[in-house]
Amino acid sequence: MGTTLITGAYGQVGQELVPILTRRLGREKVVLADIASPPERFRDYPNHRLDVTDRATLEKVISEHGVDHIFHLAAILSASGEKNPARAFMTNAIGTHNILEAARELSVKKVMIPSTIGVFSRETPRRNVPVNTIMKPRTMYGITKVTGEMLGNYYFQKFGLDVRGVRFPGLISYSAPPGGGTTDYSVEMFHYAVRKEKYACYIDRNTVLPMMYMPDAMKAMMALFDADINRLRFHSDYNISAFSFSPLQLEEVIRKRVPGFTVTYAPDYRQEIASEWPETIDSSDAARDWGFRAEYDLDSMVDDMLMNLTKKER
Ligand code: AKB
Repeated sequence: MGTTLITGAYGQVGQELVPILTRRLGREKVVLADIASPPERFRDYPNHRLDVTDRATLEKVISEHGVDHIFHLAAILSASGEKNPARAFMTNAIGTHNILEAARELSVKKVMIPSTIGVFSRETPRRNVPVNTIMKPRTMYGITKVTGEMLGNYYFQKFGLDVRGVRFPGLISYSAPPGGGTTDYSVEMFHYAVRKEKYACYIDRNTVLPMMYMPDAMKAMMALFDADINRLRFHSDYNISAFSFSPLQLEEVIRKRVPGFTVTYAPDYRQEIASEWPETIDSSDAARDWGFRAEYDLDSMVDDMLMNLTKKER
């Protein structure tokens, strides 16, 4: 695996991916790019302030470092996207097109572009959604992520560019906070629980969504990266999921470990987004083609989150 560029490197997923790639490659071969400035622990990496809508700077960064692979993580998530749809379109759709064009022109070997359950909509079956299904998203996030998937598949078919991606469910992690997503409530709930505070949830207590613990998400992304291309029947749009729960189910599992923890419910505009998404998705194609398997279930994820967040709070 050669020099690798991560866009959106300081986001929730990026901050988890940097150490994984560093262990494989050494830090001089992990090039970080983000619109924000680097957190202290990433200052020694080759790093660039980069807005992915700026194709000239993007190409300069790729050429300067002789980038072989790109993990394109820069994106505006669902809730933020509804606050500023024009910005979401530019970052997610134009930014992704810029990445693919730059990769094609500069002979990048492989591009990873995560997608999301945000591509689905109320027309999609509610349960056990297959990879190929009805997608008519109504959020700018969903619209641009479907676009990203289709562009990825197009660049593979038309230009032979190796583009791969998983549809992430809501991701739960303790090291970096999520930002601007609809599923962020699931992470926030833990922070309130360890501080022994009451949490006000903006999603209805009974809305079930597919979720995954970050270590499984990282393992999945790297397994797809490493997979033999000849075994891939899909490219930019593999479903993966570990478990599904509603806010109330999560509250109850946390309360078993944090007695007295309480949550109030006052759904806001994000409920409309969540209501479009299915309850469960079918990951069997990912399991068959590249061995996807999630290790954490709801209980083991909650135990690990509480243990690590409690340590951090001390
Ligand atoms: C969001 O809520 O926008 C993201 C996602 C499911 O893609 N976490």
